[in-house]
Amino acid sequence: MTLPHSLNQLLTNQGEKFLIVAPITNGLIHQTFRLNIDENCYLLQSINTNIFTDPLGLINNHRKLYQHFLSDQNPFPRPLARPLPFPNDQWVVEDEHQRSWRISSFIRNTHTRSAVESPSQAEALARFFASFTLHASHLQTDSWHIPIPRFHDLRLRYGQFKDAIQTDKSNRSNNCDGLIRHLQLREPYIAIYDNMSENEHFPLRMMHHDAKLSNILIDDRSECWLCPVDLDTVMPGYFFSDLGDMIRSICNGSLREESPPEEVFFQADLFESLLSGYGSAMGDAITQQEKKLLPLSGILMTYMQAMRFLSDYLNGDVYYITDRANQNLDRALNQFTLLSQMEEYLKATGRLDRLS
Ligand code: GN1
Ligand code: MG
Repeated sequence: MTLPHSLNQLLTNQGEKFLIVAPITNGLIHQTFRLNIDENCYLLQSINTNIFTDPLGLINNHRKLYQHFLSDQNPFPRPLARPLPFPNDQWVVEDEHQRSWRISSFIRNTHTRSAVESPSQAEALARFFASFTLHASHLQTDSWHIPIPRFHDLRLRYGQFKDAIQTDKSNRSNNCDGLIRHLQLREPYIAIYDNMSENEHFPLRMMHHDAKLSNILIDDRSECWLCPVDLDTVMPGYFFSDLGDMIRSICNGSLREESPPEEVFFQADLFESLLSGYGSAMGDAITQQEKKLLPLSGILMTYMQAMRFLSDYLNGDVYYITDRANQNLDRALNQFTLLSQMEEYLKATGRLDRLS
């Protein structure tokens, strides 16, 4: 892998340096690389500026988070990855193809995982992201850059889904009319979000907004969970986002987000552990009203994600990175299958009466 010429020059212009670049391929948004310059190791990222339109705002958020989690009260075993300036003292560098790059420290001897091994690990995961929110809630957020406005706004996502169906830019709606109908039938879920956004008992607080096990660095030797990564979407949000994403990602027994529906199975024991872990870790920091709705977090997030994938399919795969045809459709179908199984389980346990 070679870097764009201008970036390569910038990184090596202080004499002969030995540069190795290796892609890291697990995200759907940015392009990420591990960079070795002599014996030092960094994380280099080309920011997707179609989605994150203000790279510097993003990095300023990251710098504030880094500082905040250096304190004695840091709930994690180690500090966050440190954002770094390039050798020319710039935090963002634009290459000759107008792509924006940033760099941070690379935390060595770590790996990530995407599946938990037991209910007690699921509970630990819930506690991990709850402690992120509890600690981040002490941050000054007046000047916080909102990286993606209304990111987990279900009303907005539903509107975008309806637009995508109506426009049908790539003439694909015929391939998925059943799935479209199933998702439209679930419109009553939007009312839950609407009620929340107009109600003082549902305060905004700092959420990670991509809370999954694969966004935690794990120490190679001790297997200890060290710190969260992928901090781009940290911003104020509602209670359901992080628990919902954990449920969506952990309770899905299929290996990948695009695995076929027959491989999806909802893992109820993990669901219960996430729910009780999150509820107890957040303790009095969440309101009674929020507590009551905690069990619906997974439904809201999985529904949202199914619509986001299907909208992108209908729009011609313009948002998520894809490497084959129908990948977004398969992702949407996988999420919808998980959603229906979750609904069955919640109905059977008396926590979801009807579709609202
Ligand atoms: C995107 O690329 P990744 O995995 O960090 C997306 C999340 C979705 C996820 C689905 C900024 O995150 O919201 O849950 O894909 N991030 C953005 O796999 O849209
Ligand atoms: Mg992410």
